[in-house]
Amino acid sequence: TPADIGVIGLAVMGRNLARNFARHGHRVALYNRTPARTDALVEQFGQEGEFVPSHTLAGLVAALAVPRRVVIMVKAGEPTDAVIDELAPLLEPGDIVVDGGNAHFADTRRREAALRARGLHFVGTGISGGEEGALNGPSIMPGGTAEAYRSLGPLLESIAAQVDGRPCCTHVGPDGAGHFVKMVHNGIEYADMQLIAEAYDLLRHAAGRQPGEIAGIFREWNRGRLESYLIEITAEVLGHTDADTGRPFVDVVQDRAEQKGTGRWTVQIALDLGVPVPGIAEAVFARSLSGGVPQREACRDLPGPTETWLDSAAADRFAEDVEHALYASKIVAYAQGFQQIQAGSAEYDWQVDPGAMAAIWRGGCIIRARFLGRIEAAYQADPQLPTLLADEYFRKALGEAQSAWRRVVSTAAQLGVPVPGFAGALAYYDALRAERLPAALIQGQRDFFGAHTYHRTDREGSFHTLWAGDRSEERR
Ligand code: NBP
Repeated sequence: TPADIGVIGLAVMGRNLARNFARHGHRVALYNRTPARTDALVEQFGQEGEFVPSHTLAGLVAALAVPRRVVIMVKAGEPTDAVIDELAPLLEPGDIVVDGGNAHFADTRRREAALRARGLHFVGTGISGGEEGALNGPSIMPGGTAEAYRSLGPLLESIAAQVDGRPCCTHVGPDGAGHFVKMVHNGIEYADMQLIAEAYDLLRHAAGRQPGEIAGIFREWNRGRLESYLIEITAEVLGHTDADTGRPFVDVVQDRAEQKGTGRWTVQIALDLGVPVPGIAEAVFARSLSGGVPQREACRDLPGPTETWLDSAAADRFAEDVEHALYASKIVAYAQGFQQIQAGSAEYDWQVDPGAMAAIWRGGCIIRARFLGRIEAAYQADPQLPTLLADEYFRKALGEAQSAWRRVVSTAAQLGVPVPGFAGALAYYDALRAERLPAALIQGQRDFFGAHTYHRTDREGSFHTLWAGDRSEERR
């Protein structure tokens, strides 16, 4: 019998995806550049399902049912192109090539166009959930033609995480849409992690709580509206004790956050699209700042506030305030990410349904959370929603949180605890609700030094004031 699907690249991710397909009753053809990996998979996990190993790409192609469905799961970048170049000539029109790696959506657009010209379908697919998700049910974000999805979708949906009986996989849109949405998912993940880290920092350095106690607070929060994978693992990490030293694990880890680049991509693309995603940008910059060792060394003895702790009664109330501030800031960060998805969709004419993205992120992926059901509902109620902040539920949550949120941000400033995420989110909230922004003044400055012109509130057209002359106004 021919195989239902092929997997190329059998490192951790590919191996686990292949096993996931097999465990769901699909016959899986296998190929890896280094044959030992292929053999090891069959040897160790062969009993989990039906595998058809091959030591050549041609062998893998020959093993597949037509139209062929092949998932490439190799290192993103040049290796992906190398595999496509070798694979494409072996395929026939109508065959479907899936790239499940962390590709940049612009690369996916390029590859899709090249394969489309050869009559092949190219499905750039975001896959989130890491190693564990790949094996037990990831969140899957496939981009490509509707025709390809008709053939491929049922296989992907069968191996995806399931929430309330619905698979965490849906057709995102054409060409680069899937990888774009995966990129924004990662950007949101950065922002969410930064906000959680700030909440910890406040509980530790303003409220004076110890890591073990803070783990308890996060566990408590995880029973409420903040329930999410990231909050859950935060409690685990904070509750962990280093075996060597007996100290809290979080105190023996170097405080320099690293990154692989998908958060940075999100911000770079947001800049290109002109979408404000300060929450994601702050999170990326906060990681870079933490790694700025010479700058941090040089600034260690700069003066700070004289007051450094809350008294114990205030500290108890403060923990509740931090929960509000975290929830509100999280709404803002997700609102920014979803606006970026809408902007990308409009720019590339992808017709992405933002509510459906929230739905497929409810399980399998790193940002999975109860909260995403609210986002899905918001877009169901109004598919044209300009921002999540305007949704009835979120508007109410922000309204209820705002006094606590302001107390947290001002306390942080007074006690010298850096909260770029919380403070930036509050500024974003206040900017969007402002009746008038000082952007009017900036327009005046631009017109003054560069004759860039401005629009008036009371008349149509572009205007310029003769700043160096008699300051009369001309229409431009
Ligand atoms: P790696 O990213 O470590 O890549 C290793 C695989 O790429 C091996 O199978 C290797 O073959 C193959 N490969 C390379 Br490198 N160069 C090749 C070439 N020129 N031709 C053919 N094969 C080549 O594997 P991974 O960690 O399993 O990740 C796979 C993809 O999934 C990546 O794009 C990664 O970014 C993404 N990923 C996603 C998540 C997530 O949570 N979504 C997590 C981790 C990774 P060899 O065995 O012969 O060296």
